[in-house]
Amino acid sequence: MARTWTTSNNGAPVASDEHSQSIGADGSIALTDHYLIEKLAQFNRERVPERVVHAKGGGAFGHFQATGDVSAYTRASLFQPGADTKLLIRFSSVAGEQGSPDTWRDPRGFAVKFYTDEGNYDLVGNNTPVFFIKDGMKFPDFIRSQKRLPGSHLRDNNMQWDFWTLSPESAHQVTWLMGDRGIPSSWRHMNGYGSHTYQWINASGERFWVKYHFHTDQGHDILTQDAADQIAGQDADFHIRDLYAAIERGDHPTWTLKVQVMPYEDAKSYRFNPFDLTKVWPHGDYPEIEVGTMTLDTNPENYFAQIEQAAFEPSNFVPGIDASPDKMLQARIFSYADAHRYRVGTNYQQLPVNAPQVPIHSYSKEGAMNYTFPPAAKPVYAPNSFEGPHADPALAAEAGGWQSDGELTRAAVTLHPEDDDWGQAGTLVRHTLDQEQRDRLALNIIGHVSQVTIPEIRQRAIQYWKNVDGWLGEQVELGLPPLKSVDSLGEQLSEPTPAVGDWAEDNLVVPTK
Ligand code: HDE
Repeated sequence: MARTWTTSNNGAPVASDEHSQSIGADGSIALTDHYLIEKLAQFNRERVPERVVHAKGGGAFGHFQATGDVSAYTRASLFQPGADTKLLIRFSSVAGEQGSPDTWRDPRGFAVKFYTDEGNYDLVGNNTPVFFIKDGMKFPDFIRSQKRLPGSHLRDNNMQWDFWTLSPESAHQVTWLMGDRGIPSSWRHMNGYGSHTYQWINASGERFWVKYHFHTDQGHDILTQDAADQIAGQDADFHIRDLYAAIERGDHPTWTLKVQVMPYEDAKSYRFNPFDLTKVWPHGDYPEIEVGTMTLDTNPENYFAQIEQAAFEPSNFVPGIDASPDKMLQARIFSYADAHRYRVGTNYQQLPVNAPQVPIHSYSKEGAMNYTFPPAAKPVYAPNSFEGPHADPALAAEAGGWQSDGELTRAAVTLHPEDDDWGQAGTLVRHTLDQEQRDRLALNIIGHVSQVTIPEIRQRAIQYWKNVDGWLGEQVELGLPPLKSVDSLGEQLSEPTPAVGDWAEDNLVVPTK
C-alpha cells in the first residue's frame, strides 16, 4: 500500500510528526504551530462521557435467521420465516466503570440492535430474565447504592444491602445475582433475555404478550467467586478478549431465540401481574416457541466508533412489536434516547453504527453535526401540500396498545393474588438450583453480607434470605463471621473483615436434604 503523508484535520500535509515549531531549536514554541494545537486539543476531547450504567462492555456484529414460524403472533419482518437480519450486540456489566474488571459479580447487559428492513429494532436486555425493581422511579437510587459512596468514593456493601433489604421486590434478581449466573465465564456462555413483557401484533391486528429468551448454544459456564477474583487481578478485559478471540478464530457463537406467548386476554386474570419485571412466567403456563438463531461473526473494526458510540434504545420498535404496561419499560422508553442525546450528541442516529439501513423520511432537521438534508423543495413541516412525507397508520401498524383506566395515583401494582416478592426467588432456590449451586449461592451471599458493618442492615439481610428460603436464611445466619466492629453508613471499617472462606466453610451446616 502506497505510504500516505500526515495531514492536519483540514487535509493539508504537515511538516513533522515529532517536533513543535520553535524560535531556534531551543527557543519558545510558536503559537503559529496550529498543528501542535490541533493535536493537543483533539487529544483532550477524545472521550465521550461513559454510560452512567453499563459503562464497561464489548460487542460484535452478526445476523439473525428466523428459522421458526411466529407469523401468527407478529407481523414484524425480521421474525418472518426465512428472514435474515444483520445485527449488532453489546454485552456489558452494570455497576463497574470503564476499566473495571469484566469478572465482577454483576448482571450482564445483552443489547441487540437489529438493522431490519422496517427500521432498527433494539432489544436491550440482560442475562437475567428479571430485574431488581419494578418502578423506574427507584432506578437512579438503586444504581447509586451499587456504585460509590459520595465521601470516600468507595463501593460499600452496607449501601447495597441497605437498598436491597428495603426493597423486597429485589429478592428474585438478587438471588440470580448471588448465584452462579452472577459471574458467567464468558459472554458466549450465558443466556440473554428481553426481561420485560412486550407486545406483538400480527398482520390481522391481533395482540399478544411475549417474553424473549436467547438460549446460549455454547452451554452455560460460570466462574466461582475465587476464580473470578483471581482473573480480575490478571485481566480486567477477560470477557472482551474472549469474544474477540473467538470470532477471530472463526468460533462464531450462536444463541437460539425462543419466546413465551401469552394471549392478550390472559393478562387480566393471570395469577400475578404479568408485566411485573421481577417475575418470570412459568414455562408450564406458557411454553417456549422457537423463533430463530443469532450468530456473531464479525468483530468491530473500531471500538470507539462502533461500540462506545453505539446507541441502543428500548424505544426503537418496528411494526408488529410494541411496549406493554410494564412501568419499567415505559421509563426506559424515555431514558435511553435522552442518554444518547447527552452522551453522543443530538444526531447520534446518523452515526453509521446507529443509522437504520432503510431510507429516513423524518421531519427531524439540523442540530449539532447534522450534515444530512432533504432536497430544498421538500417541506420541513407536516401537513403540507408539497409532497412531503405523510404518516401512514397502516404501515406503522400501531394497532397495539391496551385498555387502561383509573384515578391518577402513585402506588405499587398489586392487582393479582400472587403478587408477592419472595415466592419466585424461593422457587428458584428450591426447584431450579441443584444442591451444589445452592451451596455456592449460600457462600456467595455470606461473602457479600459479611462486609456489612451495620448491625441492623446485617440483621435485615439475614431475614431477607429467610424470607426467600428457610434453609438458605439459616446458612447465611450460621455462616456469617461475628461483626468485628460497628459502623454507621459511610464510615469505612477500621479493621478488615475476616477472610470469609475459612469461617463460612467451617460453619456451613451440611444440608439435611
Ligand atoms: Fe438500562 N440504561 N435502565 N436497564 N440498560 C442504560 O442507557 C435505564 C434497565 C440496560 O450496551 C442507559 O446509554 C432506566 C433494565 C443495558 O449500550 C440508561 C431503567 C434493563 C444497557 C439506562 C433501566 C436494562 C443499559 C445508560 C429503569 C434490562 C446498556 C447509558 C427504568 C432489561 C446498553 C445508556 C448498551 C443502559 C436507563 C433499567 C439494561 C441510563 C431509566 C430493566 C443492557 O439510559
